[in-house]
Amino acid sequence: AETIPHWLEKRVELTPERVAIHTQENSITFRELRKQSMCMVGKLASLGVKKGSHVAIYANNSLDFVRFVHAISYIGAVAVFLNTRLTQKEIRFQLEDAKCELVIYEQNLSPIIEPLGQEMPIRVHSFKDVSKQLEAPFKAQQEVRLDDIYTILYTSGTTGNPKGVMLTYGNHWWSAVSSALNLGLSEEDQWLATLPLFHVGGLSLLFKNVIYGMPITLLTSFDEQEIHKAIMEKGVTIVSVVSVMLKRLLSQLDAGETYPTSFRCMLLGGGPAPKPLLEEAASKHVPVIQTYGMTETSSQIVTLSAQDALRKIGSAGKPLFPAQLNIINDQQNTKDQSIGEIVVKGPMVTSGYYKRPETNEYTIKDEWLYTGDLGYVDDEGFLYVVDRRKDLIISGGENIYPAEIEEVLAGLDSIKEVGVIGQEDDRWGEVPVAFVVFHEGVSLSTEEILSYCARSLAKYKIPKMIYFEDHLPRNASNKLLRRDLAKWLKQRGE
Ligand code: S0N
Ligand code: AMP
Ligand code: MG
Ligand code: MG
Ligand code: MG
Repeated sequence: AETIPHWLEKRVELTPERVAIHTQENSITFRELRKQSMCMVGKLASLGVKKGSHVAIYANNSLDFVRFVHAISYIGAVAVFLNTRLTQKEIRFQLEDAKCELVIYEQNLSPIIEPLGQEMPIRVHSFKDVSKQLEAPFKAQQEVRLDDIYTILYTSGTTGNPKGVMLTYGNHWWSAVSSALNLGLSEEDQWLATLPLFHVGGLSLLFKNVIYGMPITLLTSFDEQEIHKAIMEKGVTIVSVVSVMLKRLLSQLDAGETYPTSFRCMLLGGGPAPKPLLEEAASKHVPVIQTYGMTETSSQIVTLSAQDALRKIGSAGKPLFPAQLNIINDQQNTKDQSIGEIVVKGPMVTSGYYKRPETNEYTIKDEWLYTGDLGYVDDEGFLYVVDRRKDLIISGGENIYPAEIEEVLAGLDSIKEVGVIGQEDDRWGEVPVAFVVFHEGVSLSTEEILSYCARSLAKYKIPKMIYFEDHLPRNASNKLLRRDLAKWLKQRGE
């Protein structure tokens, strides 16, 4: 297998004194980042982490998170990323599914994770515990093999449980390189990382950081005022955002105020970009570059270029240099602007889901990934995404599959039938709502249903509204017709 020098080693060889990361408190150079990551290597090694170990991280954005990501690569272990908005139940599933030996967590999150350390055959250590360890001697990897699995990130499926997307060093390497071939790279670039690092859009910035030798500004959470200030005063040139973030950032611009000319773009991804939002950005002279990508493609795979951003407003652009795109319609390749399933291929695409051979067989064929998203390509080769993966709801950049919520609600004895769909929402773009039918003679209040949901579902997945019905729309083979539920919502005027 092909190997390349470990990218943080290489970066320190090239530009050791350049600033790697600005945080709210201080700034560190690449040399310091390497030193601190190596220190974490010794401490993780003393906790028994070795090549091939599956180690989960449960934390919000922080320098510790970054050091962990690099330490894992020096050890040759596999990092598993947990969304900090999930419930204990959801986390337990992912830890078991990914066969994690160890969880490293942020102190504030101990109430959720500590009990799991008691109940499961898994060790849990806070960053503070880790820092107290003596460093064990460990021979850090000086090279990475492009085919080795480096990270596992969970993504929900249309049915059943979330699946772990395996990504290799090669996937992340090509993702970073492909992005630069599209967006270009300037000596002045400084990318702001406010997306959570536990999703691929945020995580990918850590590799761009080291591979490009470009400083990043790392924020612990999303704060539109602080980001506005960083753009206006601190030389940030690129920010990756989801639509909700863009909307909140645009609201920070006073009438007539514009970003400095050095600001290059908002890279907008993670879900559909509403046309009115894109137009508002254009009217405020905020450069937005739309991108299409997903966990399975290590972030961007199709991106609009800066020069086409206004002319092709609404398009997700063209496949990045090493990537290919096809639209499959009735088993045929179409290039005639008709809508079909988006399929993509390229060195940033996952080799598969962890322990899911059957799913892998039908989602990846001849190296082409069947995304389940629908779109078309115009006569100039620009992609337009027109519909989501089957029934996927995206709330503020977080994915929600109706089946997951329906399964939880069906667990209530009083509930006979349930259907969940997305409802448009001013704040989050879309939120889940549920339609329920009770068994004869029994019922529950909305509050009872919601407090039951809270035990199993992350907050953003809890239905924002429960509609009580006496039947649900089904087809001849008794399959729930979610499309008809959407019509019911329209009729209600919601
Ligand atoms: C939008 C965010 C920042 C909102 O979080 P905020 O405002 O910090 O909320 P909190 O203070 O934590 O909580 C306040 C209340 O709001 C609820 N809440 C929070 N988030 C949501 C949500 N998403 N939906 C619904 N409710 C939410 C809390 O529960 C709390 O409620 P109460 O008050 O009742 O307790 C935050 O949600 C966020 O960070 N979203 C983005 C997540 C993300 O990263 N999505 C992208 C995932 N996809 C990918 O990574 C692949 C695509 C990709 O790579 C990419 C994506 C974007 C840009 C570029 C790329 C690329 O290709 O490079
Ligand atoms: P995730 O698995 O969390 O990375 O979510 C990726 C999904 O977000 C994709 O499969 C699409 O359904 C959706 N998505 C990402 N980018 C876009 C885009 N530019 N337009 C519309 N939907 C998008
Ligand atoms: Mg997904
Ligand atoms: Mg907040
Ligand atoms: Mg998502």
